Amino acid sequence: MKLLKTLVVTSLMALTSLTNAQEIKVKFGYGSTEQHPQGVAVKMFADLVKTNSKGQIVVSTYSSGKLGSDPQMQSSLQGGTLEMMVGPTSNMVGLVKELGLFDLPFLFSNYKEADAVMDGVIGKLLAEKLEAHGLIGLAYFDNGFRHVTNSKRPIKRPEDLQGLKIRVMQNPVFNDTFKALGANTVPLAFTELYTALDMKAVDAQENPLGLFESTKLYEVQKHITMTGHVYANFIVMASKKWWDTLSDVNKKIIREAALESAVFQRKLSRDMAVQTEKRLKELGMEVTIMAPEERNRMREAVKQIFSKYSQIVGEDLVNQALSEIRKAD
Ligand code: KDG
Repeated sequence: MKLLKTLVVTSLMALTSLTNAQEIKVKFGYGSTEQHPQGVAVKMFADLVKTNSKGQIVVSTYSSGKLGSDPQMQSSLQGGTLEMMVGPTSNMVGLVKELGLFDLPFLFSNYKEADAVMDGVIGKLLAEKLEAHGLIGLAYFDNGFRHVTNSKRPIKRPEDLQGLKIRVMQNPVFNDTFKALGANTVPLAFTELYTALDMKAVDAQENPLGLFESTKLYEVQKHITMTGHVYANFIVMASKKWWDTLSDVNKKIIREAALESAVFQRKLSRDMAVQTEKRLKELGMEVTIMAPEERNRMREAVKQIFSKYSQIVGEDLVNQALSEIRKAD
């Protein structure tokens, strides 16, 4: 009897340790809040992966830059100390200069055009380029068209940007774009943005409506102009060091869940942007409409930046994107 009991306990212990050994724990970091479409979709991704792996892959999610700023998380992925993240492609141009394609001012006029490039051969090619840098690009999420906000004055014409201290992403295209418009640029991580605006270290910033609302930037900004000067996306990535340890079956589960959550995320993000736009006045913002001819002047003023960075990104790639864009219209 005693022997039987010992045998049962030993086998149970062996079974438990086998189950634990098989469980794959994944830490997944991102910069926005849990309520932002990025956060909602990361949660969906975690649930999908859990269900489809029958509980073997357990994804713990960390919002609001808890695991570091976007560039810091990116380094952690490369080093293999963090398994997954989603963040702006704009932060990756130091690694893959071609990703700067998405940052070219006024390249995209609508979501259809952006989707055509992200979901076509170009999007695939650019995501694959990350692999040489220890990153696996899995899917593109939507951040949205970026608009300028500030605490000083209504921006009705490009000249109104002159002298404004504007926070830009740590990305040379953004820096040069706003310098060309006469603003004083301050490159800063997104995690430092709210405080910088609150402390009046900077007057202005530019971001899509989703981040603007979820990060409560309306508390520290008064004016918004719907400039839509650039389309911004996010890319879901895995650490290659970690990815290479996964079975093909698990890689497939993760890749498919990322793609499925991206479809859901893009729709949610775009629907929510429409809702936020309707709520801007309620949030205390003064909304300024920039006349189409003024927006065209803004576009003209940054044409040289478009040309300069087209050369860096690669003229052929830009022309290929322009042809995809024309087909999408
Ligand atoms: O990923 C969420 C934020 O970290 C991010 O989108 C930042 O767009 C961003 C910015 O302006 O830095």
